[in-house]
Amino acid sequence: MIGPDIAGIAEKLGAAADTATAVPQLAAETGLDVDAAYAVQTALIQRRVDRGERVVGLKMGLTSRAKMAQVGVDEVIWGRLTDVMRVPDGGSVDVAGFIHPRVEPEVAFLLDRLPDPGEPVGAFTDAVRAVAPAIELIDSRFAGFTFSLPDVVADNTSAAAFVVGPWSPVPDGLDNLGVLLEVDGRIAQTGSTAAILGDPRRALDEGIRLAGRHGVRLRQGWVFLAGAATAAVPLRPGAHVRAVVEKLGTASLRASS
Ligand code: 0L1
Ligand code: MG
Repeated sequence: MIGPDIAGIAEKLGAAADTATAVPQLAAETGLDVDAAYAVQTALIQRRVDRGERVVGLKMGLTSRAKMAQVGVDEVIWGRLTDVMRVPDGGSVDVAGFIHPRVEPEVAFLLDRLPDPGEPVGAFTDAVRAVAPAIELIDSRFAGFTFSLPDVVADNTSAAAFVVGPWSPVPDGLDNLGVLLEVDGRIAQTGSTAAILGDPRRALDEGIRLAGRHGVRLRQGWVFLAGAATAAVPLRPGAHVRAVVEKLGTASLRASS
């Protein structure tokens, strides 16, 4: 039996991102299951690497009930981050470069010494050098921001851009820190880091386990986005966005038009 055209689907999704043009869902039509979808994601990232981008990290997606409910998918997923996706803290993104961008407040880890695949993470403070508040900009390449689980996995979990705020040493507890997402000085979302799998530290175990299943090993020096603490909000031209995480500080970005 002939399987889905992995390279062709990756090309279609890559072109959708490059041209900020939405495409219809494709998993059902092409027979794409979740394993094949991760193969598409790998090909999509290879396409970026081939044009000079560097993989600099990994992101977890749908780690909170709020996010799962927002998109109607109920499994934790992961995607890759490249250097071109990184926006300096306080920097600008041009919304015209995206289809229907949304922003969400996250917690980022700077990875240090990681266990071998299959080994437990052990001391979190050995595996993580520093922690920071972060903003993830997601932009599904699917029309209407609507997709199935294999669709969103193939689409690199909607990853589009990210901002990391100032790094600080790992605090004693990360499991119940207050989180705010502000847009133009107004509170748009409130939450707690407890929404991230009960404790964002758990996201790292999940990331190592789930990525390991597909032969991907996290690396020292990578950024790890543990997941959003709230639902995502649309990013409008001109908006100034701040993510504030208790004890960790603030990350911000501005949307130019
Ligand atoms: O980072 C995320 O939680 C996004 C995962 C993909 C679903 C979405 O686009 O909201
Ligand atoms: Mg996210």
